[in-house]
Amino acid sequence: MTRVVLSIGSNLGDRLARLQGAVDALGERVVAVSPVYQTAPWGGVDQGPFLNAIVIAEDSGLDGPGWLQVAQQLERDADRVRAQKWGPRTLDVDLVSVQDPANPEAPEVISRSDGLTLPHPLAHLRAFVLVPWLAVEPEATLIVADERRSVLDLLHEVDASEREAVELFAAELHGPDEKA
Ligand code: PH2
Ligand code: MG
Ligand code: MG
Repeated sequence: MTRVVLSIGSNLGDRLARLQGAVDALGERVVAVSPVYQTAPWGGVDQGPFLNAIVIAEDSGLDGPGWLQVAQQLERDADRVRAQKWGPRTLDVDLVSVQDPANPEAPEVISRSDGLTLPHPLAHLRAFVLVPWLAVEPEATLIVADERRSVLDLLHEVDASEREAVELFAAELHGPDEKA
């Protein structure tokens, strides 16, 4: 059984519907869905605001690369075109962290392979990841530079202006047990 923390985002088209589509496709694997936040674009590309959320999911059959395949399939299903780095997109699904709680030797999946870096190397710098994550998991921790840190502390280290660019959005995503 592995547990993944996914950051989902969209800034093209019907943004909320794109996020809901990803949650729906994850189905019964979803264990928690954060509130939705509207967030200023991060990364220096001039583009429209994103909607972002965090989804926590579990699957007994998936490892890190398996979750990456799931994430990439969700992006393909949203007609995602790989264009500009950090540019606009219909759906972005990023693996923030994968945990394997039943494995005492390696409860946190660490990956430094070409296509997959775990934990996500930039998550600790992104208020649009940290804020929604804390909203669903106030005690969350993340390994940064080989050290396990509380996500709350990491958020305090982000510029106040970046935290303020993450605003609660007036619509919610529905998890698997609460169909609209
Ligand atoms: N994703 C990006 C680039 N910039 N900015 C925000 N606020 N939210 C995102 O999800 C995002 C971004 C490319 O993955
Ligand atoms: Mg991303
Ligand atoms: Mg991505």
